[in-house]
Amino acid sequence: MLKKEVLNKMNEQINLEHFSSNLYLSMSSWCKAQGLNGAASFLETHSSEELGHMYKLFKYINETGSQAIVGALDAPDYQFKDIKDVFERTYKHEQFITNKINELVELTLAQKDYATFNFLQWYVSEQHEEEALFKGILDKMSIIGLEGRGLHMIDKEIGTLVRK
Ligand code: OFO
Repeated sequence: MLKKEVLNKMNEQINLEHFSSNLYLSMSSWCKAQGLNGAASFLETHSSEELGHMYKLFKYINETGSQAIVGALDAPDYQFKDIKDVFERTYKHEQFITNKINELVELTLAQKDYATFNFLQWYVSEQHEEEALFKGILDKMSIIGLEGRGLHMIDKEIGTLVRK
């Protein structure tokens, strides 16, 4: 059984992962509508990964004998300036999620909940990977540029980053 404070924050994290999934799905749809098929497919796959992050929390909470809760979600944005705007926002969003995970980790330590602390280490590594992934995409955009064939090259490149 999780302590109340830890449980509440873990349930909040379920919501955040669910929102991340919806945000990336919405971004994927915008990219598809612009003919950016590489980015659309990358973001669609990433959206399902976020659902995986949500289910992992869900399962863990229920395994402890506590109750995981499916809460209400805000609708994600669906209009973006350009592909750079999309990926700047993904990067910013992942940094926000990293902060949330760090807060959770700190709470489990303060509450001496070492099992949950240990469980959360997977998220700590995952956040490191994701920030690097999105930062890498932004760096490529700066190097290649989005003018002329640049946009096509970037889109193709992002399409190759789909994690299997
Ligand atoms: Fe993008 O890692 Fe979960 O939220």
